[in-house]
Amino acid sequence: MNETKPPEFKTQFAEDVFKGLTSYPKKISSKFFYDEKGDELFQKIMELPEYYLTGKEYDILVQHREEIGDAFSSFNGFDLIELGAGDGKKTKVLLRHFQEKSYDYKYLPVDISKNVLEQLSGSLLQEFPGLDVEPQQGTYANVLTRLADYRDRKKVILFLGSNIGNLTPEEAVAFLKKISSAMHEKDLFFMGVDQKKEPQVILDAYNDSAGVTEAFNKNLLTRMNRELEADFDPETFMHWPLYNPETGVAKSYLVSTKEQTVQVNALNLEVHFHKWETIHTEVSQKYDDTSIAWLAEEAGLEMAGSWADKDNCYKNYLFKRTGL
Ligand code: AVI
Repeated sequence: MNETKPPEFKTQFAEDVFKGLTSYPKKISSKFFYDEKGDELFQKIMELPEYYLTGKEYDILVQHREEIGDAFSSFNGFDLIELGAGDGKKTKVLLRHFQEKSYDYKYLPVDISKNVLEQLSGSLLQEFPGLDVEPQQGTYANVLTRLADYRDRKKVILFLGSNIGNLTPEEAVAFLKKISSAMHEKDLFFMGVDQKKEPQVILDAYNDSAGVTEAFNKNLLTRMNRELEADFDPETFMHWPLYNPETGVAKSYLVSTKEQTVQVNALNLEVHFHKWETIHTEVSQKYDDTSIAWLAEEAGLEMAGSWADKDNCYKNYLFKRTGL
C-alpha cells in the first residue's frame, strides 16, 4: 500500500509556509515578518509620517504619564511586565516618570528574542542606572504561565503598539483570556489599540509613499528564498493593503502579477500561482470602544480607564480582571 507520511518540518516557519501555500486562499502569518531584516524595516515604519500609531501612542504616554503612573503604583510597589518590549522607546517615557516619582517597581520585559532583550537591558541600564530589570525570554504564553505565580505584589501587564491588532478578534479573545487568567486581584492590564478612523488614513499607514511597508511585506518572500531555498521573484508580486471600515479589519496581501510556478526546495514543494492570485500576509484589526468592550467581556476583563489623543485616533486602555 502506498502510504503518504505527513512531512516533518525543521521549523515553525517551514511548517506554516507549507500549510499556508498549499491551502486556498494562500496565506502566511505576519509573525514571520520579524527576522533581522524585518525588525529593521519595522523600525523604519515606526518613523514614517504615514504610520501614525507609534507617534500617537508616544504622545498619549507623555501627556497622561502622571495619571497612568497613579493607576499603576501601589503602596508595596509593583511588577511591570511588558509583552513584546522591542526597543522600549515608548515604555521609557513611563519608566522615566516612575524614576522621578521614586516608585518601587521592577521592570520585566518579555520577548522571544534574546538579542532584543540584551539590547534593551543594555540601553536601560545606561539610561536608568539602578533600575531593577529582569528580562524574561520566551513566548508570551509561557512567560504568562510563569508569571501567574507572581502574587506577592501588584502586577501591571503592558501590551503596547496595537500588537493586539495582528490577531483576529477570535485569536485576540483567546490571548486576552490567557492574560486575564494570569491576573489576580488588583493586577492591571494596559493595552494600546489603534482605533477605527478615516479609512484613507489607515490605508496610507499600510501603503507609505517611500515603499517601506511594501518591502516589509515582500521580506516574507526573501525570507522564504533564504531559509527555505525558494525562488520567489519579489518583483512579480505587488503589495496590496485593504481596509474595511465596517469590520475595522486592515489586511495586507502579496498579489502575483503573472501566472508562475515557484519552487520551495527545502519543503520539496512546487507552488503554482494564477495571475492575480493572492497570499494573505497580515491582519491589523482596528477597534472602537464598543468592540473593545466586547473583547474585554469575552476575555473576563473589565475596563478601568482609558486615555486617547485629541482625535481619538489611538487609545490606551486599562483593565482589571472581572469578578475579583
Ligand atoms: C506590529 N504591528 C502592530 C504593526 C501593525 O500596524 O499592524 C505591523 C505593521 N505592519 C505594517 N506596518 C506595520
